[in-house]
Amino acid sequence: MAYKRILTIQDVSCLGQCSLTVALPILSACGHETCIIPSAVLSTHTGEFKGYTFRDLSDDIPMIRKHWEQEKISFDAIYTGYLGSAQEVGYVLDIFKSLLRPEGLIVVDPAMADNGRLYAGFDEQYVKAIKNLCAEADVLIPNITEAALLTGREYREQYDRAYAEELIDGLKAMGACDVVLTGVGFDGEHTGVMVSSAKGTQYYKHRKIERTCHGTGDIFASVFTGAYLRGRDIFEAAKIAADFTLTSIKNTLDDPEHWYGVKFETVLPELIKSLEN
Ligand code: PXL
Repeated sequence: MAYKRILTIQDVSCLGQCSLTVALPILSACGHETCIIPSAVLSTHTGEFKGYTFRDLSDDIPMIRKHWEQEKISFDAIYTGYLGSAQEVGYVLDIFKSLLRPEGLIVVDPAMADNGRLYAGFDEQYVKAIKNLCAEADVLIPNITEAALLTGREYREQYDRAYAEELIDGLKAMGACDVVLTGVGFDGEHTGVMVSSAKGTQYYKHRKIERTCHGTGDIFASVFTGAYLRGRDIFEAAKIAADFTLTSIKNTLDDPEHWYGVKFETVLPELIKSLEN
């Protein structure tokens, strides 16, 4: 197996089982050298916690880039998630230009919203900035809310396949090559992913578990990126990611007190096994 070096840029939520505390162990478990740039440091994620700390690390990013340029470091892939500020987007675009290998892969998770609402602290200006990042993506991984915000379409809780395809078309018109749209369900009982690539549009679904789960978008995007970099086909990588996300949620159902994230750690061996086949 080729040993790949990936850079992931997202926040450190010190507690909360999301962003870097999810991406780092998952990408490592997938067998990749995983380098990080923390976009911000928060005491917790911003979903339902109150009074969290937030330290923006935007200013460090150009300095880290310059040092790595001097050291002639480059990456097989760069995967971005939650960024701290609109200003940071420009710094990340500079990193795409100077640190990605010529055949390198850009995966963008525009982590900024869910269930019809922007996360706390984000505004229209942030959405506008993130669009510039999405235009550079080889693979863009939004949920329905993010796709609606990015394309300027109305957010809907109930929709049909035509609506999901309209969102995907809008994202591609913005410049994204392939799109993996998450949280797509047409009947209230199922949820899944719609993948649009050169191979056409494919849909994978499974039963929906009625439980609010933080961090599952980050688990999905990390597993997807890890599996895709292992050479899996885009749809196969999305299936592996959806299955692992579901397994992690199921693994948390026995513990109603564990409300802020999902217990993915104890099922990591299953992920490693699914990548061996
Ligand atoms: O899981 C996405 C995410 C990442 N980072 C921070 C968040 C959230 C979602 O709320 O608040 C800080």
